Amino acid sequence: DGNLGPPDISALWRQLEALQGQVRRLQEAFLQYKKVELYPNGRDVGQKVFKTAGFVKSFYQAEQMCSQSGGQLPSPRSTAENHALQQLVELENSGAAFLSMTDFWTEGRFTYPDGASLVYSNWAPGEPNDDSGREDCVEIISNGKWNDVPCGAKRLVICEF
Ligand code: 291
Ligand code: CA
Ligand code: CA
Repeated sequence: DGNLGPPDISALWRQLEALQGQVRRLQEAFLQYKKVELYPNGRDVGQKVFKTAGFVKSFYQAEQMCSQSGGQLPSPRSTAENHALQQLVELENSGAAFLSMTDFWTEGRFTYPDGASLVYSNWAPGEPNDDSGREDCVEIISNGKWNDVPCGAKRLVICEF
């Protein structure tokens, strides 16, 4: 068995150099495809990527579309994430996009899909107002502010990956 003799250090060095070259080429190719993928309707913020579908759906349809693609509706947890979403809303001229959060379970208490309370919010003045007692979903409008709206409203689909 060729693996049992004394270690051939120079062979190991050659293998290490070959591996380093492979990793570097992989990194370059990955960065190139990231640029391609994010142009023009994606944004990456930290570990998250947001991408707009470019069309509108109800909350339930939007939620289903994102999860079918292995993503989810956006849960902005910082100014930077909210700003990235705002840019995508501005890009599409469609007025507003759905976020993931709802107050389904307790009126006035908005939560992420896992039920946890919000760590960040950017409500427009006077919102959330549960207008006509039937607004349990959240839209982000082109100024970045949030408003609660009926879940049956049709809004731009953006997914978080
Ligand atoms: C008013 C405000 C909002 C409310 C909205 C809804 C939108 O904003 O009372 O708090 O969420 O009306 O009527 O409902 C739908 N279906 O879009 C008006 C918009 C600037
Ligand atoms: Ca509500
Ligand atoms: Ca509202």
